[in-house]
Amino acid sequence: MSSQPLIQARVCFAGGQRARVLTFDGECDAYLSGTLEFLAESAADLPATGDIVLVRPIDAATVLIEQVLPRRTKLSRRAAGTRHEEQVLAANVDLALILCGLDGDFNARRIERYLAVAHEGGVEPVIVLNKADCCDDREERLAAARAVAGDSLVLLISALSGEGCEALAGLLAPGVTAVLLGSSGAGKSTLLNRITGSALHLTAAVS
Ligand SMILES: Nc1nc2c(ncn2[C@@H]2O[C@H](COP(=O)(O)OP(=O)(O)OP(=O)(O)O)[C@@H](O)[C@H]2O)c(=O)[nH]1
Ligand SMILES: [Mg+2]
Repeated sequence: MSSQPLIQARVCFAGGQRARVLTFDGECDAYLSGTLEFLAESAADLPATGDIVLVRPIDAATVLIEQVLPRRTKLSRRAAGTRHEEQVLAANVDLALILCGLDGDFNARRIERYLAVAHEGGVEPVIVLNKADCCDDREERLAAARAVAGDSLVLLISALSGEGCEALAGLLAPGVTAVLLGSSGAGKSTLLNRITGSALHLTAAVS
């Protein structure tokens, strides 16, 4: 087995000892090698969604992850508990789409927190204000979002009607990895359904 050469793959799901990875031949199940687990100094050293990894094929449908290649960018948070370990939510992300509803979901402080997470990990943030179709004071909320946005792009869309979605889809060029960030009800699934079929490389939808 160990004579099998290592090949490069991308992690599309990571959950404890198990993962799913994409190789040039398609998607398959993956397990962590003993060496990888032994050498990991913390959970942040283990594969996360979006990681580029070196894997060793075990059979046609299974590989062992031997190595996690250095991350270009990442989205992390402090894990709950006393040790405050870093939890990597997604790795090698190009765009963090910070989705915020213009309804009762709107919260400029929350947008600021997501911006901080993106900047800390070297990810370009884009603020996406959703539900433009059902908001009476959209100009006021747009101004509030722009006030915290800094240099980041702010888009106004309706995932339901499609308004503004072409501009957003235009950011998702082939090879771009984007992550949707936003609270429950912000419209992540609705937006994803609308833009499915464009050049989106989804890594994770994170509440
Ligand atoms: N009016 C309006 N409603 C929207 C829009 N986008 C989403 N919604 C509605 O908002 C509700 C929540 O949308 P979801 O797409 O399920 O939200 P989500 O972010 O995926 O939520 P979780 O999966 O719980 O994290 C649904 O009832 C959608 O139909 C929009 O642009 N306009
Ligand atoms: Mg959803």
